[in-house]
Amino acid sequence: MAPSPDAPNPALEAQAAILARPATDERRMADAIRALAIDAVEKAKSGHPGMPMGMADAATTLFTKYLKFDAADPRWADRDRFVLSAGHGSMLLYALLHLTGHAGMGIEELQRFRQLHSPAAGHPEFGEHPGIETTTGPLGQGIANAVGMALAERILAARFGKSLVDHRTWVICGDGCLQEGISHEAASLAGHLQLEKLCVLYDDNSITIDGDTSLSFTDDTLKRFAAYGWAVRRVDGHDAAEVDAALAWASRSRRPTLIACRTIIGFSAPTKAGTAGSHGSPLGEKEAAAAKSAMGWNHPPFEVPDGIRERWELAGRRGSGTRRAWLKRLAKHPMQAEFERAMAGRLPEAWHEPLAALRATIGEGKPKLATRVSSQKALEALVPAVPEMVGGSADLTGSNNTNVKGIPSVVRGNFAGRYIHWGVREHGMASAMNGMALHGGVIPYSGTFLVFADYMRPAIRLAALMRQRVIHVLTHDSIGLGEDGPTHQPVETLAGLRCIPNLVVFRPGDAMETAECWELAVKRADGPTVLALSRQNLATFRSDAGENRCARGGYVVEEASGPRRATLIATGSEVGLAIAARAALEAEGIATAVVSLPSWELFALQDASYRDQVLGEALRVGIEAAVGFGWDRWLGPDGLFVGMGGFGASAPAEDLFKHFGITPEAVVAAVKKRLG
Ligand SMILES: Cc1ncc(C[n+]2csc(CCOP(=O)(O)OP(=O)(O)O)c2C)c(N)n1
Ligand SMILES: [Mg+2]
Repeated sequence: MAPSPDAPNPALEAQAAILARPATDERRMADAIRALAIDAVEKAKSGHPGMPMGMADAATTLFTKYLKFDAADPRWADRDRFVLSAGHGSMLLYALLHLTGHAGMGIEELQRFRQLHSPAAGHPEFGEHPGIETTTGPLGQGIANAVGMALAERILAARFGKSLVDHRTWVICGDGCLQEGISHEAASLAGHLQLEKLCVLYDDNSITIDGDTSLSFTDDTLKRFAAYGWAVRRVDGHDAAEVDAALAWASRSRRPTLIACRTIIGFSAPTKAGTAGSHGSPLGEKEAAAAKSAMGWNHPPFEVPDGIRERWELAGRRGSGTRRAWLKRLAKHPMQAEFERAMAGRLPEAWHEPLAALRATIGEGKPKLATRVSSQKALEALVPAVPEMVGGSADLTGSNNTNVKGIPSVVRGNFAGRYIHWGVREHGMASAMNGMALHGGVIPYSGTFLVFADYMRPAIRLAALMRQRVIHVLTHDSIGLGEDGPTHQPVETLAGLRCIPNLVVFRPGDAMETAECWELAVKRADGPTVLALSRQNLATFRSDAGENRCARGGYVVEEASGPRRATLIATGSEVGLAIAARAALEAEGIATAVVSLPSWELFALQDASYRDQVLGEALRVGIEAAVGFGWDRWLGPDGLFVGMGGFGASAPAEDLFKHFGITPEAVVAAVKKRLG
């Protein structure tokens, strides 16, 4: 039973006992975090003071004794990564960056917490400050990002050696992150791979927004993580010595570690501590003042006394010698240039040459292949040439065609491979891939069925928001997959992906376009890419291998024989269908052009005159084996759409295209009817 709101608050007694302990330097340093969190939230009139106040003590021990970093260079490649998965507690991170002396997080920035253009945004946002490792807020994502970061660290350590790559990944998460399903996927994988340099500090405060966790959460979290293969411990999160001992223990562990820190949310607040009341709103003037006086903090708002500030700044410089020693090692390292290239996200000099050769071969041979198979051929050209590419699939390797012969898998204890068996964990996979990309030095690509993009959507959205280069190979992209039926046939998925800002969706129509789209995906350094690929074979319609025509997002595949009367605009498997329909229309004297539109996003970036010239003035007919949602953007109010009106069905693909009226004959009939 949850305690009634009027019940006495047992946390207050525990809090009084903790406050009665002699105030150490560490306590004072943690009090500075608490005071800043209180002040910033008060000033912004919104925000989450409770979590920073509760976790300030544990975070102080982590930042002053364990986290390897140097505030002078927050992007130092071999720094430990710190992920605040409980992103609502953003003031904890901002206070830490501020106190440790990071440039760009001055007191003015904290005073502008949650205001337009402040790096101290409501939730931590990657790119707003170099010390923010990832964007968090959607609970659970941070843990999975961290699993990806820890995995990238292992992969790069295997490639470049321990002298260049040897760092840990630390996470602070709360009850919410652990309730989220994604934490189960990510933790299970981390346990399986024994990512021993990953440590999660769990803010075990028994409170979420609705109140006590007993309302909805009775897992034995320690047992749960132990069952995943993690090493687990419980500590008093307000006892620096206990936290210190646990962090030392975690640093020695051969397994990923979870440290459950028993804390009091809103620690020091006289009435709201230990309650959801301190979770997500300002304490209020009176309670804020009383909280400070309970801590013995007698300083004006946003003021940190010199002695405490000095201690914190010293902690910010703690790693400087380690960093300088590392820089010396790097300067002498035989792989220095390669390491710097990979970490900067620059592709190898001749990376596209094998792909250019493949395109020439495709132009000559015009093979009839499923685009998922063409994708495999592109990967065979790319993966050996781009050593930072790390592939994987959520248990569909044979269907997604994502692996390349001779590329070994990443396995527990040996991270020299470049292919990850993610298991059936799409959400965890996509989020961990974000962490890998954020870590740097690797370009992750995945595989699953297109219809399961929805299982990854929150992570794809964040990759787009954070502008990260992650590539998703999503096969079985329509009713063309056939017999597996409507559960597996995406109809609304393309529309759903196309509306995510800064995501590029490609749906190539043949082997040539697939190679071109792969080239564009790998080159795209500032955002994620989806490749929607067919299960069924498709004829190659392109023989020109020179210019990458997909780069403009859309282009004329076949021009009309005379002044256009109709323009058939198709993507993916329907381009071939449009070409067949054009032949029939032309035979009947109706001058018709075919346009391939592999990427709406890239096409939208072209100037209007190019787009107008491609789409033409004649009747526009959109053809795509998906719902028509969004197509009016290209077709205008007078266009026709040939596609799906609802869910698919289970049958051989050919029968389905006939059944749903997506055939050359149907296109011809629709055009003739409209033209009269
Ligand atoms: C995916 C997701 N769902 C819901 C929310 C809204 N939300 C923010 S914090 C929170 C409660 C989190 O509880 P906990 O992690 O225990 O944080 P605490 O209250 O202890 O600070 C919720 C539901 C969110 N940010 N992300
Ligand atoms: Mg909580």
